[in-house]
Amino acid sequence: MAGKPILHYFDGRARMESIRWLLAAAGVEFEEKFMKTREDLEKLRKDGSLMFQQVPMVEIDGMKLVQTRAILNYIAAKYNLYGKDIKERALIDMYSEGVADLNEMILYYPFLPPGDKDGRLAQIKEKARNRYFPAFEKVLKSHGQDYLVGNRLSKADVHLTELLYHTEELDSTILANFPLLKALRTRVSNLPTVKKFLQPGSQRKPFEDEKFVEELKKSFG
Ligand SMILES: N[C@@H](CCC(=O)N[C@@H](CS)C(=O)NCC(=O)O)C(=O)O
Repeated sequence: MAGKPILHYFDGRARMESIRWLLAAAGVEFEEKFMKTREDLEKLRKDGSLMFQQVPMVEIDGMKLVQTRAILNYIAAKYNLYGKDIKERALIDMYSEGVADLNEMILYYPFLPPGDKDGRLAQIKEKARNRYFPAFEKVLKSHGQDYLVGNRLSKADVHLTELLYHTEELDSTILANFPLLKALRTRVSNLPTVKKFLQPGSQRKPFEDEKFVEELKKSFG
């Protein structure tokens, strides 16, 4: 039997968090090897483990996969979270890319210089409220089903749920006008696998506060 996937990254959210969420939702146990210093990253680079010299890297099924989206797509395909045909897959990809665009803004937010943070936060909220959330609310309303695509959990639902949690951390009122998104978040959160991941002590990572960013900068120079 194949061993558990091994995730190589630093001990923070950033690009690895959506991989943690997806594996957890799929009910897959995983191990993590946290890089603590620049030397740890250099070691992975020198031994040829990082195709583009970058992390995230995930050891899975005898492969060393890099590129976050490629990793997510492999997990989704392997664990049946990628639709039943190519049309469903196209929708799942389209929705996942929309989520990724907003998520990217949030992912960089903790690492911005203090002077740029307020402006970025306003931009994130504006885009969430006026572009991304209405679009996903409309999808759910259009078919009245429990999940975004095919009335079945897919990677798009997992990515969107993660995004909803992250935006709510930035503004607790952000979902006020989106009842179907709230319902989706509750539904996905109540899946036993996700419920477990949301418990304290799981492999889910906290928001990267200023202290965390400072330490990371010191360690990676
Ligand atoms: N497109 C890549 C980008 C990966 C990336 O930018 N990784 C950063 C850490 S979050 C990194 O390894 N930076 C070091 C470098 O680019 O040299 C992905 O999505 O995985």
